[in-house]
Amino acid sequence: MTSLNINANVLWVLLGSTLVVGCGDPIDLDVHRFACETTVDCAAGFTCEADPLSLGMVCLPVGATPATCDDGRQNGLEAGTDCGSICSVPCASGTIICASAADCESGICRDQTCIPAGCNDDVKNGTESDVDCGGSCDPCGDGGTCGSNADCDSALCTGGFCDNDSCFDNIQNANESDVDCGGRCNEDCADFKMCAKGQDCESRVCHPDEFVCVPASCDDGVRNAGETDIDCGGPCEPCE
Ligand SMILES: [Ca+2]
Ligand SMILES: [Ca+2]
Ligand SMILES: [Ca+2]
Ligand SMILES: [Ca+2]
Repeated sequence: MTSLNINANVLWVLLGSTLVVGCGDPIDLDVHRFACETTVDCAAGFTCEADPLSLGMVCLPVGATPATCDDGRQNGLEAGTDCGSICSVPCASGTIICASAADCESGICRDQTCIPAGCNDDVKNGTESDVDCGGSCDPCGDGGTCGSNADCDSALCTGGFCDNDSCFDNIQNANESDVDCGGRCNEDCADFKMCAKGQDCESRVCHPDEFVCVPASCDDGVRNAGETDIDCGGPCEPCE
């Protein structure tokens, strides 16, 4: 008996001239075929032919068509119907039996089954623009690859990468409340610049109706402009 290990997941065993799957139930007559050198090796009604999706010469039922990647059947060494292995199309999630990551659309073959793409699987798959980010996952950080602005937490995809200079480009973009300030930028917006919330402003005060940064004062209820406590100390009256 000669054993022939095709890959890490599927053991095929050569018994005389009979090629069988080493473990598990037979899958399909087309999937585990009989290896042969000549038709003499095959049972009655079978002929020895080269099958492009199997291990070379196999016994095929007389008149049968050799396995192909477009015959609508799982045959040859395909991981699923017309996919995986030497077929150029990878298999959808749930497909058995995959032998390697390349057999699966998601790039993940576990327990011989293609499993769906996830946002925490350390593989760039599904709609992700980079590993586990972008697309349907959380947006990518600066430097991540992207296909659109929506793939980036900076909301700026430039040249295929999430922009890491958007806070210095003289354009109001990403989630900046005004040009290069507020939002994700470290730079707070100066007085009278646009804001969405107090944290966008140097003064920490954003006008609730006009959405502009309001200059700090000694009666705005916010500790700002050098005050040592809220509205006292520094330029204001001494704190009590
Ligand atoms: Ca096929
Ligand atoms: Ca992923
Ligand atoms: Ca900017
Ligand atoms: Ca104040």
